[in-house]
Amino acid sequence: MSGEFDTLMMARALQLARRGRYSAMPNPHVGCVLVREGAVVGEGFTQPAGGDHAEIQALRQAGDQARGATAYVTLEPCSHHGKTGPCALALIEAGVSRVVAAIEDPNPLVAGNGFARLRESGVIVDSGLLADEARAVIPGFIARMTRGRGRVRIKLAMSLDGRTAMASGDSQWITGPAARADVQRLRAMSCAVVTGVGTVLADDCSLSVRAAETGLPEAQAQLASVRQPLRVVLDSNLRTPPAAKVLDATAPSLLCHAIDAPVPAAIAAAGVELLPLARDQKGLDLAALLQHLNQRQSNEILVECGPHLAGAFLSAGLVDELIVYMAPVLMGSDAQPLLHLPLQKMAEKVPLKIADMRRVGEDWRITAVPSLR
Ligand code: AOF
Ligand code: ZN
Repeated sequence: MSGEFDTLMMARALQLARRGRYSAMPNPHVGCVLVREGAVVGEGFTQPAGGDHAEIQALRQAGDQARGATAYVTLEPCSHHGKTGPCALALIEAGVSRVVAAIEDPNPLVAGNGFARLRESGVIVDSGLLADEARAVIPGFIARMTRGRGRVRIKLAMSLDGRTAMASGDSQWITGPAARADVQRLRAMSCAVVTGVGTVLADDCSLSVRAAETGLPEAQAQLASVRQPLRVVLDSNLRTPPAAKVLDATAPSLLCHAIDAPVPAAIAAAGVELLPLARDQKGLDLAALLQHLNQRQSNEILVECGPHLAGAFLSAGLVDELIVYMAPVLMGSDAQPLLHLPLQKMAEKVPLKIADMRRVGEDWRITAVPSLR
């Protein structure tokens, strides 16, 4: 069904798709290549939300050359009228004769309807080419569509001896500038960045994306910083100072507190968005928070927090990926451990799979996924 040329073109479409990873959300970032008689006549990727889908950009570039062309797309062309018109229809009207898609769109509004519509109009449709690679490009969107919860990634930084802060709480900086730029990019690709009030009080972190610190090419850095992630603070008793950087005007903020906690007048006056949540044994109801973030169409959720909140997310089984930066330093036995996860027996240990490990500057980045899910 698909030859080497098809694979090459789909690989190019995937490359284009990744260009939208800092700006397309809540849409999935999709790539499209139009090929006629062996030559590329149009290329496109998903524009910031509300803007053109990948296919429309590619069609515009191709103009009349789209007639009789093959479209390589990393996701099934849409069939619905959303913020934009259906891409399946645009492809048909432009006279595209074959569509090669990597995966079906898990959005129930589409889910095979795009393929059906194309086939009804006589377009040849092949799907499944580089499907695993295509799924790996948009895991957050797929998670949100298929299980009603975005993808949760916890980021932690530790010393070689597994410590995250000195006993005093001092934790700046364990890792070097390259790892910190890497974290900026993680923020930039996330719809929400979650932290705890402990981290806010200790570090007065801003949790925003600073274009200049992402290390991205200028155009992408600009797009990423224009679209700031929602900053979420878990703060049961509303101890966040109204002047905290995490509540400043550079990005939207959401302060989550216990239902029964009184809202301080200064916080109410500051006009901060509040989300009351139920309390549970470990703090606030994290599953309810993720439900709320799902309603806000959050594909990727980054948790940047201290050992207690990280442990609470893990104990609740709500973590899809751990990113641990390991710095070549020793912080000693009085320093705080990576995670607060009180386990007693070896039988309780949490099994992980190391998905990736690479050097970032002088530090190492370990990507691990819980293996029992
Ligand atoms: C495509 N090509 O490049 C993308 C698609 O509200 P709208 O009109 O922007 O539609 C959003 C939905 O379209 C999104 O949830 C997903 O199902 C699909 N995304 N489809 O044909 C694209 N980004
Ligand atoms: Zn579309």
